[in-house]
Amino acid sequence: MQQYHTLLQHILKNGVRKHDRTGTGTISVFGYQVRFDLNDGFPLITTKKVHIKSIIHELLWFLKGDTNIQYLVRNGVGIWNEWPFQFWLQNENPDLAQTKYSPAWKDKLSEFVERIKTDDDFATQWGNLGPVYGQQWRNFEGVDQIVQVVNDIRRSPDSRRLLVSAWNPKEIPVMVKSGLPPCHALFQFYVAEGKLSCQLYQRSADVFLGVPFNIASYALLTLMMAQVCGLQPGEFIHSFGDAHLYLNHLEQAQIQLSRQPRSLPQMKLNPAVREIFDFQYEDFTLSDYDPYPAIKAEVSV
Ligand code: DHF
Ligand code: TMP
Repeated sequence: MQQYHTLLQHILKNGVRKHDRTGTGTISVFGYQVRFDLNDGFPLITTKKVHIKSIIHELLWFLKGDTNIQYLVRNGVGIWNEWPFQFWLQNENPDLAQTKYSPAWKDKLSEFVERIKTDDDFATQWGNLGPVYGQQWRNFEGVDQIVQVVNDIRRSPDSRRLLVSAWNPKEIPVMVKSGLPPCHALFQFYVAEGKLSCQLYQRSADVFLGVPFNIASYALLTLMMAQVCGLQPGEFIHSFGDAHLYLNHLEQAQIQLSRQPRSLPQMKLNPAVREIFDFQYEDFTLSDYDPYPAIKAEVSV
């Protein structure tokens, strides 16, 4: 994972100060690319502990076409809670919504999450992120892009049209209202010499918090797609638009850079699974993951 450290160093050295939507402020570069050969091990960051369970559940949730956080919450995954919570709070208690991360705000967040978990009507009304990833992957104006791309890879592996887009311009305004427009916006598969590779275009990247998740998520998707298409895994190529470090993550990035990357873990998939939608949480086994301790950082909402 030297490549990830090189990206952190590149931003620290060359990043320019930019204001951003969340008000936190960033240092940012535009345009960068990293490549991971999936045969070298599973690209999960070792210089801080990354919660693989959240990554697997989030990916299964996308593949189900689900956009309601209730599935995530019921599986103990909290990474999408803040966005529907802020949306609800702006209706419920706009003053409290202004006090992000205060103790009262955090208490209210716990209450909100508990209600999402246990109250189906409440979850239906307030747990939805809008027509985000799951919706666009499985039903982009009526097109199931995942079914289509699996069929295309199987039938025409040489095709140069193996793309999935989460970026649906018509629905961006709705996503802005209820959550976030897709950060990992577009991906393409490529088959050569019996190996499946994937390239992602990420328009906006929170390099300290989001990117370790995004790398592992697309690496995992590539392994799953390769298996159900009868191919070997090739490379995951990660192309970035605005790659940034939030100003409240700079110390954390320095701590991480002081650590020496360790050897990569292995990810095993249950070989009996032959269809992309049949994967379940129990079908994934991560081994030999020996990370340094987690590093806490605040997510900018
Ligand atoms: N907004 C911003 N500003 N940055 C993001 O990375 C981001 N990611 C989103 C939604 N909005 C975002 C979805 N993915 C965390 C990781 C990924 C993620 C959202 C949040 C996160 O907070 N990670 C912590 C805790 C992990 C856990 O609880 O499982 C971490 O230390 O990695
Ligand atoms: P933006 O919509 O203003 O670009 O804000 C989105 C922020 O979330 C930005 O910091 C990038 C970050 N992000 C990731 O890095 N990875 C993700 O998977 C998601 C959903 C968001």
